[in-house]
Amino acid sequence: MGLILLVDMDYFFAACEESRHPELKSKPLVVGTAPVESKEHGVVQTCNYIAREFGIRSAISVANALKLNPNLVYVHSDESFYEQMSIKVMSIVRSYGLRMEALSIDEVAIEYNGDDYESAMELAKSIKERINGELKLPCTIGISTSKVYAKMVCDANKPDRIGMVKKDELLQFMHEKDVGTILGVGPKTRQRLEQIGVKTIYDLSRVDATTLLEMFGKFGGELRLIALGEDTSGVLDESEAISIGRERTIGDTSDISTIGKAIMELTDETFVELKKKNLRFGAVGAKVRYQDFSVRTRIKKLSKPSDSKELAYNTCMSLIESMLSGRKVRKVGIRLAGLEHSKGQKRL
Ligand code: TTP
Ligand code: MG
Ligand code: MG
Repeated sequence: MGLILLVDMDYFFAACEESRHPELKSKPLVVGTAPVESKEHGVVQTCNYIAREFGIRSAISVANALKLNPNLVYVHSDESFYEQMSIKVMSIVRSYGLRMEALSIDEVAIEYNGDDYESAMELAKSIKERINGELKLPCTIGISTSKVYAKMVCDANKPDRIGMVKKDELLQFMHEKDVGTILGVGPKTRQRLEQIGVKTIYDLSRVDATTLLEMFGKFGGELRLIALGEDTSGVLDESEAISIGRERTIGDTSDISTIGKAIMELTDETFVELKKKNLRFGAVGAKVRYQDFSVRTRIKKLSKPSDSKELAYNTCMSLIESMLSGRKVRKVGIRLAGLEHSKGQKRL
């Protein structure tokens, strides 16, 4: 058994502003999408915990936030600064040399080999101290037996703490939690579960396997394991996948022809590299970043290695379509993996 540590930064964009303007720390602070002059027309990206005491939340309009607290301090979002801070967080984590996966701009899962809870806790303390000390940024870390559980533990301990739930404590920890707290369960899945009377994770654990498989396919099986405390989801290590990938920011859109055009160009670019290195690919990956900065990736293994650009494009597009479900995306990407030389079978 391995353990997973999940680090999620607290009120990330607003905390980045506090780290460079410490005088903002004692005030209700909102980071929003519109310039200061027309702030009412924008949306709250995030706010510090003082602002949350007034009921202000991510994704509400700034106009509404101002109604909740007319004295809030407003800062226009500076995404390139937050991305730089994110890179610094990731490099601190990377310096420990463990397998890791960045899940979004402010979240990273780390695999800790072994089942020694105390050492995992020491590791978490060390990571948290370095992030707090070197970057002046608060974060919360969840520790448990899988990525899904570590995320739940992290959420339950916000802000600025380290939480740990051991294997034999999982069922009790999850019992009354809403199924919506499971990583990967969005509003649609939650609604479909509610239709069969499932609200809590305990309810979910009582549904028979066949029903879940019929409703959600493979994901249904995963949901069942999660509810039973048996999930083992680990990290998809970034360094392991020797692959060629390109991604691009396309503005917020769910328009399939805009996305298709971007993916076509990105596929062209990956193929220049693929051909130059004389490689074929055995898998195609797709990545989307939604408006809220969360990231999803999916990968499809091919039945045999290929060098067809059309196949790469079509596979990527169908993966992207399966991840859209009506949501707008800000960034899309393609990745060719499972690379091998066109002549000979040597795997990279
Ligand atoms: P989150 O980690 O979801 O939230 P947070 O870090 O602001 O607060 P918490 O302490 O609860 O973790 O999102 C990370 C950043 O992504 C957030 O700081 C701003 C951005 N974001 C948006 O722009 N829009 C959104 O709707 C959400 C949820 C986040
Ligand atoms: Mg966060
Ligand atoms: Mg996050």
